[in-house]
Amino acid sequence: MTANTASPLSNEAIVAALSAIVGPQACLSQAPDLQPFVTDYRGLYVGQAAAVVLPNSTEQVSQVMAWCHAHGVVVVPQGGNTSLMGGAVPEPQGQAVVLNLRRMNQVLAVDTVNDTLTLQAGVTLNAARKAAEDAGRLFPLRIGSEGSCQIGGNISTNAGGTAVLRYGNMRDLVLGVEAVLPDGRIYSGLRGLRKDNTGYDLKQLFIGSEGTLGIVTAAVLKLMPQPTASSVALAAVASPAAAVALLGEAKKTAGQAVTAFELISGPALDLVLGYLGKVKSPFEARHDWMVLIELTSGASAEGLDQTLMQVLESGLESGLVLDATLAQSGADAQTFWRIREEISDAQTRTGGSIKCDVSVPLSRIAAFIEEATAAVLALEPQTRMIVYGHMGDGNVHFNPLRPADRPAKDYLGAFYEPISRQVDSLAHAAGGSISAEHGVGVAKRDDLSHYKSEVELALMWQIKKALDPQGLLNPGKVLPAPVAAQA
Ligand code: 2HG
Ligand code: ZN
Repeated sequence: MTANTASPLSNEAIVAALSAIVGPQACLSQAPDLQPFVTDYRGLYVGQAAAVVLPNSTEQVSQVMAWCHAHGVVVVPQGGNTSLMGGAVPEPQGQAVVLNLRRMNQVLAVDTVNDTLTLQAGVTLNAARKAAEDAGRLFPLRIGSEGSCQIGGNISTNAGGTAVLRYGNMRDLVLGVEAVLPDGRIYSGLRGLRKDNTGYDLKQLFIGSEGTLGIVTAAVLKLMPQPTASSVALAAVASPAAAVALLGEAKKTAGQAVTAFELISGPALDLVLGYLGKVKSPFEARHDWMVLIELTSGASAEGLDQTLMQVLESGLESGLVLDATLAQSGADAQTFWRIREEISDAQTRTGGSIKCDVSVPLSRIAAFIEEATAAVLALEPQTRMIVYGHMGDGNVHFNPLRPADRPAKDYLGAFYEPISRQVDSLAHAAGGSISAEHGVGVAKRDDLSHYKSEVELALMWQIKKALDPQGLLNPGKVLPAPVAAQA
């Protein structure tokens, strides 16, 4: 049920049938046209497809799915193709159809009384944020790839990002979903209700299931009041434990205004500054740990700056904070954020880093970071500890990077597995998750069998089989294969 379900049809027959539904221009089948859709953006996962279809309506998605269901053809849904987990490209062999939603990019309604935004799945996150802003509202999901990632993908992967501390994950921001089921039926749940207790909350099936249960085609999202002021600072802290204590102080002093609290390790700052070139370190001395703090509110900017200063000054007095710099302008704030946001790309450019996107209860996160760092350095003492991310919500990107003098391919081959297994198992032992916000895709699929209980895995398979008995929708993703054989 997981892989390479072969259809008895030729690629040409598949292309002919799908062209009749979406139109020949919207059904790609030549190798150079397929290439960007079958390769993930880091170039790590390369799949095979018979065709890429670009439907322009829910009705077309439904017809494509019904036809593929009737003919045993695999479908891989795709948004902006920004997954770090290989979740949005087909498997290496087979006759998959990639169904990309980018032509379904209409904002359908903005309701400023109900504070909701209704849109098609192919709207980019940037465009959704802009539609909210034009209506004097905020759509608060904020992630680095917002220019290319799409709302449908954000929903399917339950995207997180840098404002989860204040606003929650994508799941918390979705009120209604429309999705096409593997057999082509349409689940119409485009409701903008904040209360609806009429039985199972079916939309949740499509949020975070990475396109394995249905294809999200439209959604109703929550809008928030637009903050009128923000205040941003970078602070060097004594240790991860000091960062957690500082977060506690910030929450006590600034309450709801604490919007982002991001950790940055010394090696992560070194790496990103090297990558950005002209951007200078905001600190004179080199520090092992830093945090980026952002407060936002509807109050005045001066008041917010004062509140953040108060947090930082009391941190300096108590020794939690070693040095701090408050953004004096929007440009400063942008630079601070750029430093944080570009760490991921700096890693991609350097090659050969390990991605461990873990979350741990805040009460245990500092101990986890210490233990995992010691474990990695015991395996390879010169590893650059690129540790950063959304500490405020318990999520750390614990991404050890090979020593500078080791070629990327050696490092991946020799150290990837033992190091990531160590980090994941320590996170799990600390009551954490091995994938906080990036999802499972292919990259973490088989690891799930070590970290989920038999009951959880069996339930996941039961749900998958109930909705997609032929296993035609995004096969080989999320669900670990060995359990499939037992189930
Ligand atoms: C971020 O927070 C992204 O920058 C990417 O989630 C993290 O590349 C990564 O590991
Ligand atoms: Zn992140």
